Amino acid sequence: MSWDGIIRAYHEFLPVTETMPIITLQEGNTPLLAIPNFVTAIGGDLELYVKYEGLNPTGSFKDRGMTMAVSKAVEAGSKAVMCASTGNTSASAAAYAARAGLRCIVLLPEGAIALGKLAQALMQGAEVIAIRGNFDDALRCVRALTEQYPITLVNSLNPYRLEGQKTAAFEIVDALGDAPDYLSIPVGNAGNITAYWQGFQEYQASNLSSKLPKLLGFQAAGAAPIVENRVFEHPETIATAIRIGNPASWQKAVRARDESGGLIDKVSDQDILQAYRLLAQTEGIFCEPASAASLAGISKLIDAEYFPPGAQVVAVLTGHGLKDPDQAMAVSEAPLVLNADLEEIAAVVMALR
Ligand code: AN7
Repeated sequence: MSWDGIIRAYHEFLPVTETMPIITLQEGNTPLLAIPNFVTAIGGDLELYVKYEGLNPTGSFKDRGMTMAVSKAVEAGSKAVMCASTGNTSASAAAYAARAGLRCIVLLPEGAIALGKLAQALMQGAEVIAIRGNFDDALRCVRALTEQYPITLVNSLNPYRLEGQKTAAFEIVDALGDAPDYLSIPVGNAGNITAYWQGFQEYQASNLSSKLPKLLGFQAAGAAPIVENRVFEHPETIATAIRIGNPASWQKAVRARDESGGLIDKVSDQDILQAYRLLAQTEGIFCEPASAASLAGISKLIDAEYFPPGAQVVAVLTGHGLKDPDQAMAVSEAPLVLNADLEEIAAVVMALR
């Protein structure tokens, strides 16, 4: 069957109109992969899958929301879109705006964006402005500017973003035949956990699933406003995607957590990096650090004997590992440098194992 993006695939669940152009890069339809080696390595008794959202066109889940938001912006006659971003939103907005022929202006926290994401925004023709401040400062500016000028806001405060992102929940149910017992997901600005909850609820209301998952959200310990119920003025974490101190969808995420009977907890940078490396080394799946928060959280809950034996769990891998090559290099050993000499290479290779 041919795939032409989430809007065409799930149009009956989306606010699609006759007049709306469909701006798509064929996002969605991402793999749901079982990761038994990882489960063995962390010592759990789970049926664990990852939803590999890094395989979207710009390498993150943001594309699901951006196809809807940019299609709606064009329908409304907008000529420009704008967002604040920890990186992935800007990469996605730039791509879809380029395809639609719109201006794209992005405000990024200076010096806190992973290299791959900045490269994408620049290459795809966004007007990139680095702000002396963090993501929360940038979002405050973008909210005010898009109220004052005829520019469409494409952060997840734009409701079409969440509409598009909820389709990931549909795909999980389509793949498993029902909702999983648990869904684990990193939380930054808290839009995605809100979107998943919306998606699971809508599918159940349409009798396409029999149950709802418990939502397990994970923030980085240095940027854990929802967990600690306080704004973080100076959020800090190596997982720059979720370096957010005052999430826009805070209350919606709390509601999703409570309605589902799940939890939102925090994980240390060290535990995030451990899960990040372990996943790549045991399964050959390379995600960005923020995405590994979902797996670090599962590991923490296994240690706390939270899960019933054999529970079915899906962890969302929100972004691709290639987004942040600097972090990958930082946790890896530099390659050996040898002469092109058979004896020298053989001596080293045979000594390794
Ligand atoms: C890989 O790009 O906020 O809780 O500006 O890039 O919906 O914010 C990114 C967020 C998780 C958190 N994983 O999702 C942005 C931005 C990755 C991300 C999140 C982000 P939300």
